[in-house]
Amino acid sequence: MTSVPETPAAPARAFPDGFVWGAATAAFQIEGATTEDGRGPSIWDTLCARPGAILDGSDGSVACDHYHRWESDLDLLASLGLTAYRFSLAWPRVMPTGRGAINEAGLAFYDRLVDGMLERGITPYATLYHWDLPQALEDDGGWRNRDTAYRFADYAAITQFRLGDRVRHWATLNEPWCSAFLGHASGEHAPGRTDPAEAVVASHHLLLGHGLAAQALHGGRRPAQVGIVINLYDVTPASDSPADLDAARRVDGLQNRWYLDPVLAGSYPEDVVADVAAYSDMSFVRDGDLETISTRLDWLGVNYYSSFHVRGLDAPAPGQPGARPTPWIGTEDVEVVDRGLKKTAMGWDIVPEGLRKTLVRIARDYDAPPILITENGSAWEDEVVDGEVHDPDRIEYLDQHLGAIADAIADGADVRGYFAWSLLDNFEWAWGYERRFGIVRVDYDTQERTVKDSGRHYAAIAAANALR
Ligand code: IFM
Repeated sequence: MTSVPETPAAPARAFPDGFVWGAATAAFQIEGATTEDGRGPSIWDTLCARPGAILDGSDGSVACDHYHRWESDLDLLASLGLTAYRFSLAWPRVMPTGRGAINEAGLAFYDRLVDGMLERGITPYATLYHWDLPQALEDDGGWRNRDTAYRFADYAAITQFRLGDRVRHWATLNEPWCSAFLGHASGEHAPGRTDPAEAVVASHHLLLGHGLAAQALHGGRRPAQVGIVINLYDVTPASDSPADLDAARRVDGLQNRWYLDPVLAGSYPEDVVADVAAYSDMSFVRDGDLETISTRLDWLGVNYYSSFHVRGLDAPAPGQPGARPTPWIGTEDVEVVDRGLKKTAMGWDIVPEGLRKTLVRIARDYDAPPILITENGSAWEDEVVDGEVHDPDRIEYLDQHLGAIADAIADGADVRGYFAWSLLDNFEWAWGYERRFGIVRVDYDTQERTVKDSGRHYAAIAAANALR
């Protein structure tokens, strides 16, 4: 009998030594306890109370009850062998009205959380703003008000003063595009406003807040590694026609370059300034703002989920963005083309190659600091079968995107770490609890946690520092 040669195992794709393997969450999405121990209301508490704003009518009052279960959640993280945890602090827990008095009980929670990480050999990566603005600041104009940027820097300085002896890695903002454009143009996110002009102002003040906070963190008495987290997409034209090319330029401009250029190069892209001129003359940009916004960073956080393939239309198509408020202001004549690619439960195209291209583009077009992939992951309609969650789609997504990162590193991108989104199923903003991104399942009735197959798969990759 002739023996059949075994198919050689695919070679392991090793990541660089010291590559950081972690998982990410955000305060409002997991903590719950929104009225406990002196926490003030946030704009997301307010939006959740607005009828119709959240798909399942839910809110963040309990979420994953992490405020009370943080120790077992950290045990879970440690049991997966992950050595880095990206979490966010709720500004209204630390400063209930966003300014002035500090809420000691709120800070004490983060004190315990950070100590708990260090006891378990987990490095904290703290994000200062993951969308939960204190409602009191919103009542004074929120991010439309320049003063909020200064209040944010105060909050950053205070937080670092208290935790900076143990927390070295700080992110100022998470995905300022969402806060500005989903929050003020399409209205899907808090504060749920729909005025494109406001979105442009808010966007600038968010970036100013980032720059001021970065300066405050660098100026603190403890050394700080400071970054910002930006959500990026690869944007491709449906054809080489001038209309499609221009549609791609405009969407890429608002989505990507509107953030990368000021933060990394100290200027807004001129073509996008021209695009938004119908809404804003940018007269709120003051001398020195862009120097502040481009304050030196130690790392850049990239969140990547999907990509956009776009076509330019002669006129807004019925049912297309022009029929409802769009976050890409001024792109009512742009259609996102369905390429027939596999989609996640969010309806987002799966495009790992877009991540490789995005990372290589940063290396090519910008003088960028080292990159951390601060979020990447996928939602699926998970089922529990005999107490287990078999989630091959999430595993496939993970493998494909880690492969894209390995390719990007080979192509010269300086990527130093990866944080899976998310450690836990959680409150997915306007989708409520209807979408699950976790590598660990949360039963919202019992708060029981179950590591999914993807969690074990990810743990094995992290342990090997390699992808098979
Ligand atoms: O859940 C969000 C997270 O809060 C920010 N980035 C995208 C994730 C998935 O939508």
